[in-house]
Amino acid sequence: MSPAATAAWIGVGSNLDGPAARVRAAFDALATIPATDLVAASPLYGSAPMGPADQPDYVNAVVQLDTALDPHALLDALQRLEAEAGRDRGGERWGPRVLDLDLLLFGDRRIDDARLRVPHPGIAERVFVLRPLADMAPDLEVPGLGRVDELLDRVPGGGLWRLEATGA
Ligand code: PH2
Ligand code: MG
Ligand code: MG
Repeated sequence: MSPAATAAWIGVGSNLDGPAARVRAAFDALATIPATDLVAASPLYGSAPMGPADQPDYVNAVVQLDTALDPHALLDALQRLEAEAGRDRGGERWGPRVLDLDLLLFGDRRIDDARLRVPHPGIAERVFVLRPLADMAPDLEVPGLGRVDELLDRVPGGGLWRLEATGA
């Protein structure tokens, strides 16, 4: 990792239009962000929807990037990829979506402004984020909240299943 680069962790989710393929395509798309390398991608998980129950199950994963972008430029890039995937930003809160890319962590930074909150405010309650994050970095410190493996121990574990590598 170059001196100016920061480890950024991205939550990837989809529950429409071939979600597993959507998530895998997002891995490739994330690798094309300028000044940014894709370091690692977690296994894919199926997960029961948080929020409205009358929507399809999600596929979730987490990706580690190494980026020289600042957090807001990275957010711009994530939102561009969501739009390119056909994401309709007018959808209902916690409603179904073809692609959701959430900036979970940006190094050890804590950010709270009109556009961006990092660490992602839902991180400690979401098993579909913590489980794949723990697969890659169990000892990672979430600024202000504690280690990933400790947060995972505290969150209810139901509603999450590992998908086979070839699964749809
Ligand atoms: N994303 C949402 C709403 N509900 N549920 C699961 N299981 N996984 C998600 O990624 C998810 C959700 C809106 O971003
Ligand atoms: Mg989300
Ligand atoms: Mg989002």
